[in-house]
Amino acid sequence: MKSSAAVSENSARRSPLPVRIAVNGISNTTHRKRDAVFCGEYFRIVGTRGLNALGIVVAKLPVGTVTMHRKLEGSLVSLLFAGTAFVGAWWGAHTWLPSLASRHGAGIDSMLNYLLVTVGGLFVAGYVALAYFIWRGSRRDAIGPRFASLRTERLLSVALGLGMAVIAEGGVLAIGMPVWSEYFDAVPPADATVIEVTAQQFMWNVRYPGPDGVFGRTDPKLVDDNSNPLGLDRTDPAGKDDVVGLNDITVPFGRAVRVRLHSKDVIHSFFLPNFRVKQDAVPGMTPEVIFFPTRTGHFELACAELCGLAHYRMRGTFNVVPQKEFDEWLRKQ
Ligand SMILES: [Cu+2]
Repeated sequence: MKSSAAVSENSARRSPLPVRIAVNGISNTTHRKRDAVFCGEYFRIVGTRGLNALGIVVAKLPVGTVTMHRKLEGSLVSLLFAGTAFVGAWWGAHTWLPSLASRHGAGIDSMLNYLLVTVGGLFVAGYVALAYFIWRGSRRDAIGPRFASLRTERLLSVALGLGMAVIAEGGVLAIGMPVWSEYFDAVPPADATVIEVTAQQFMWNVRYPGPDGVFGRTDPKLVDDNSNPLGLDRTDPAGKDDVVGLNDITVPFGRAVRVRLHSKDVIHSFFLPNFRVKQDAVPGMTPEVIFFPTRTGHFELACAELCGLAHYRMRGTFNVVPQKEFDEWLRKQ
């Protein structure tokens, strides 16, 4: 005895009239109707006006274009996502990081690039999997059985979670720890250029110890915002040759830089994007940053902590110049 599906198929072969083949118990016409409604609704839900109009056009395509509906729908959505990804990647690659000017910064860049590639790859893989399951699920008319057993689902969840953690965090630790120790645990070289930077709303006070290499005494009681913003004690012999400036830091090329940070009021953040240096300046503390410039030039100094209404004004210049030029500059101060 022939099955009903076989009978239906045989009669379809004989018939010169429009073919009605049952797939999974649903006729071709039902598929078409459902797809047209789905396609139109989809664009109406997610779409802008343009996509909405497109959805209506797609939904109204003549009967007999079920495959076309599906292909068009898939292509348009894929195009939208792929276009966004490509434009984003192109734009990101061109504006990703400011040009590098410090030794330890190369390690930080490697870590960021590693994270971008691996986590970006995982992100794309996750969305490809999601798209596949949406595509597969959207072709069904009823909720089917599980794709995998509960045990497999649990195992997969744990394995994928652990895998992602190891790839992302493990890589960061492997690449980042040596950079961390180079940046934070570095023993300052004896010939490092020592500078004291005192942040305040809304400027950077810069002080050099002068030829004697010793910073003079300061006293909060002597602070006067106009005449003595750092509270320098003029009676201290060590302070007589101290050089003070504002928003402009100059250092000689070929030597490490050692910046001692202070803040007079709120938390500021000493930020040299080209040097991959960022350190909070906290009232009552004296954090230090040590780094080694790898090229000469004039670079941006910014405050990376929203410290008040005129926060944007805390923009300075960090100049790396040849030793000879630096000596001359210091003599003129
Ligand atoms: Cu600030």
